[in-house]
Amino acid sequence: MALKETLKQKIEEFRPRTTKLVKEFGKVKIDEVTIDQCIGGARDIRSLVTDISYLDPQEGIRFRGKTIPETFEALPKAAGSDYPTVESFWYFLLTGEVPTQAQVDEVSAEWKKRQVVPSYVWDAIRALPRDIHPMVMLSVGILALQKDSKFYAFYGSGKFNKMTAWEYVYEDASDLVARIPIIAAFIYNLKYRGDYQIAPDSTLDMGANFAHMIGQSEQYKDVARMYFILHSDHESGNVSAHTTHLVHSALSDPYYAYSAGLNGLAGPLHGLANQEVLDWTMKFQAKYCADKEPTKELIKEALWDTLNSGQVIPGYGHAVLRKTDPRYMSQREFCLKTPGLKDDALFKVVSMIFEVAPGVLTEQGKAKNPWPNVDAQSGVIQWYYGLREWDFYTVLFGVGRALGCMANITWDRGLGYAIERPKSVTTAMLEKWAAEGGRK
Ligand code: HAX
Repeated sequence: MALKETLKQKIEEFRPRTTKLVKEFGKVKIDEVTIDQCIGGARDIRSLVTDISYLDPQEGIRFRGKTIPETFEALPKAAGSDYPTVESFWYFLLTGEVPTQAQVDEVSAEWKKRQVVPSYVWDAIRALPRDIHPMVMLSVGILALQKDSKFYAFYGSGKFNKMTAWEYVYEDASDLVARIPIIAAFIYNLKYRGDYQIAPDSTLDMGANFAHMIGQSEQYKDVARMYFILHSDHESGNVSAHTTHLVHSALSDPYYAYSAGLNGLAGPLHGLANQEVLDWTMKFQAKYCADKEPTKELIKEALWDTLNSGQVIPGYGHAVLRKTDPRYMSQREFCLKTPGLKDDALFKVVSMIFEVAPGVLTEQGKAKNPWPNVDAQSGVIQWYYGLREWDFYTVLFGVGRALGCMANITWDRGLGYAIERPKSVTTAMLEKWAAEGGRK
């Protein structure tokens, strides 16, 4: 069955579960909220629902119930590769089912039809200063696509229907995930390769085509596939996923929603951390290792200097995770099994930081999680393959994250989730409830 038909069946089968929960068990308590959670970024408050991925603090992410190794193992692989295609992963994220090769081929064929980007998007990006951050270019590019929104047109058609609205979100979501790697490649070529653009190759899967379009090597095709899958989804509370969900909850279409999500991803405490890690490592080498080899002692000194100057150690810590991020480990394993990369000087420094930073953060005693997250490892791979413009790394993250955000809002609409509107209180109210030992 084609993806949209399978999805239709899944959503219709699922709806009664959500309806029953609200109708029969709506007042069942699942959490309580404390003052530090109110002031401290709503940490740990269980108030979002998604079935697409779940983040266990100890185990890390599961996509549709599968760990990262299980996901890579289960999905159909790209021709001649050990890695699955992004297309197969998209099918899996949306439906929870491992697709057959024929189903993957259908998604690939559909994406090829959808990937044509209107010329005004190129004009909008070209109108920006060339030295602007590439995340601005990506966000503007996605927002410019809004003119094409099928969901927006459906809403304004006078025939809007809550039961079928998801189908229009699905159309936009599919267009967006098919087009975002094309836009990212355009930005890369515009910014760093003197506007030397390469046309898409319709024989290639998404990851391979992205590698082709940015003039990368054969080996980079697997890097792109792995990278986009690993960065796709991390349940719903992170800034990019939550922003996308929040904006779409006002029935803003997927382009408005994901452009906003990308703006959140561009924050240094979130997706920009991958660029910060490279920046930190390069500055470390320039300052501490100008005339000597990096050592653990030098790294320790540099980490303390960073902490003492009031900055965070990029790539370390996490709001939910309490162990090394399996996305970090997956990329580390890629490095270790790739000849050349495992002996790469930068990889060795990043590995040394991995040995030293958790101890330093533990000794400092502030971070609840001293272990590395996804961003601590991703830049070194890109760097090795010659993608050295590290301000572009968050754009790569944004291409991958589109998969999770788009799958999630398709289901949000399918299940008719409400406009998001938490309640705020004043500081005086908090002080009163604090004095009274709780809100009566
Ligand atoms: N370096 C220094 N201090 C850190 C730290 C780090 N890597 N991680 C946490 N802390 C500090 C916090 O700044 C906070 O300090 P204050 O009490 O002075 O405010 C304290 O430890 C407690 O923070 P926490 O509860 O452990 O962590 P949060 O949930 O508040 O924040 C962050 C989680 C990821 C934002 C945080 O660990 C951080 O800033 N890490 C570095 C940036 C980074 O790598 N971000 C990417 C995270 C993964 C991701 O989203 N990728 O996109």
